[in-house]
Amino acid sequence: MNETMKVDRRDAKLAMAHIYVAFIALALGGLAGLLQVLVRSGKFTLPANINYYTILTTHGVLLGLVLTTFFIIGFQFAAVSRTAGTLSDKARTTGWLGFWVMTIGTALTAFYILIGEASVLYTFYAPLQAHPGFYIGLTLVVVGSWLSGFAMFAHYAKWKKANPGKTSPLLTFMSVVNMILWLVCSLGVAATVLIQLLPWSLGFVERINILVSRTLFWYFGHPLVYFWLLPAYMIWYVVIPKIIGGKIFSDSLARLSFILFLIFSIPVGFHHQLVEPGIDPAWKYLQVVLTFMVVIPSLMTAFSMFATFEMYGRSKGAAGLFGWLRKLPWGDARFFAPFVGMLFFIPAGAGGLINASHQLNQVVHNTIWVTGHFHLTLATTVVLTFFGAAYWLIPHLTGRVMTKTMNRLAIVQTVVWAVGMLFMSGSMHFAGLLGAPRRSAFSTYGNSPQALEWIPYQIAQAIGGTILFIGIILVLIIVTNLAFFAPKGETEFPVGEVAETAERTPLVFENWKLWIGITVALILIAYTIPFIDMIQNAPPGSKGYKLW
Ligand code: HAS
Ligand code: CU
Repeated sequence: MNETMKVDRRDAKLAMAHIYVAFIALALGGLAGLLQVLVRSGKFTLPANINYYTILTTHGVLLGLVLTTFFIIGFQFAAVSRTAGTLSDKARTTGWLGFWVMTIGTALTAFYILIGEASVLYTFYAPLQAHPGFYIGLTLVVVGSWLSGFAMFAHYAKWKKANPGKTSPLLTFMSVVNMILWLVCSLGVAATVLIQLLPWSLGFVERINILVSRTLFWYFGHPLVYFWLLPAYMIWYVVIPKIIGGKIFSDSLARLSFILFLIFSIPVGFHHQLVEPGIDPAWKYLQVVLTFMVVIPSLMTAFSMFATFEMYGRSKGAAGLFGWLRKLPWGDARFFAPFVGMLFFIPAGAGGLINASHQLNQVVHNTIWVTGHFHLTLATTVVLTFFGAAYWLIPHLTGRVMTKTMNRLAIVQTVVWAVGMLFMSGSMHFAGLLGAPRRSAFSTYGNSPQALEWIPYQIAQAIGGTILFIGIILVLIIVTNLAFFAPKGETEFPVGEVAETAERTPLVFENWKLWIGITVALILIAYTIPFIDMIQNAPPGSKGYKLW
């Protein structure tokens, strides 16, 4: 299969550059998170006139957008280099260019947030208006990520040319799907930023069509969450089987689930706009149906993971319904952290189904329940999986090995994270059901009895958030050790083998014209008429506001 076992040294440098930025974002964004939960407990005020919404924007942008995008692109560069061979000089140079464009964009965005000129939160909803530098910085982050995507596509094309008629390596295939998904969806955010938000914040136009800008944002914003999730699924499908000593349940099933994500994850943005006026309920209904379709590949993933675990356990002589559980390598942080992520995804996914149900959405929308939802999905499932991957990826890339002590610390880190998140996200869910708003600093709303009900939960959030901050310090200690101080040596980049050797993976999975064609068709069906409505029946538009 033309697989190299080790990531080339030059490719490793490119991947590590991304990973450094990701963990610096974790450190700063995590600190902002701590300050937020403390403010919302009502027992703490920010010093030196720092604004709560500045901190909230820093937190969301650094963790939701910077940590994720940099880690994912770094991981995927390593993954394609490991499974489809060393990058060509041209692809690597494009990757570096992408890295620098993204890094400069991040620095620019962070600068305008920190000087208080862009406290518009990570969703930067109009009519909140940021300094143009904020939008320019974000544009650079997106354009940089496109360059890296092109480098990965070129690398895949080169492999296909050298191996005609063969199925591409699974991790490379998955990385390509994720970058196509990203490219197609980020066109939406690029459109609203370049055509609407930037000219408006520069003062070229006075008013903005809010509904169009939010719709373009969620056309991007929902697939964005799968752009975060798919690399975690890559690790679950391909890496975890190897770590536990088992096999990948099915190559075809894994590829099919990724293709389903590509097709169904974009035409569903309205499930974030269910309470938004100005969109015909029939179109909301259609997009909710498609939202439930995109749940299927996650259910396939759950099935596939159970199958991998059970097959492995039974091969080791496990008996009974759940006997295989005892055979799993609980002491190995590379397994344990992602596994805890999987466990959390069961209630997290259920919460997603609640959000997507129109009537239930009326109860939870704009409450802190939604914040609880994405701290389970993104900040637990995805992030714990990324931490688990960092424990072998960083030493693999830096030519070191993880010591037993660090492995033990990583297990402790995972437990700390799980406990902190149970407190924080759990109380967010409960407070949300009692009506506590999201995107809001501490307030008792004139001591209204309803608001007073929220306070105990907000104190529990602060306790959970403080425990999580300890978790961040622990993971930073481990990552710094693995990058700079761990003993020199060789660490494996684990890539699993497929169990069903007899069956050939159908080549149709790589019929890109077909899949991209269906993706575009579904997008046009779900969005064309609503967009025409929004533009034809548009109100005069809104001026910009700086409410912070
Ligand atoms: Fe969501 C809002 C619906 C998944 C992230 N979501 C958000 C926001 C974020 C986010 C960031 O319909 C807030 C945006 C904002 O700022 O306004 N979400 C869903 C649905 C899913 C879903 C239907 N979300 C995610 C994922 C995210 C994420 C993944 C990040 C990574 N979400 C919504 C909706 C809203 C929303 C509405 C808008 C709410 C509002 O009103 O504003 C589904 O994809 C979930 C499917 C998942 C499952 C779980 C499968 C379980 C697996 C684990 C198996 C476990 C094993 C271990 C194998 C059905 C795969 C077992 C071992 C044992 C021993 C037991
Ligand atoms: Cu969504």
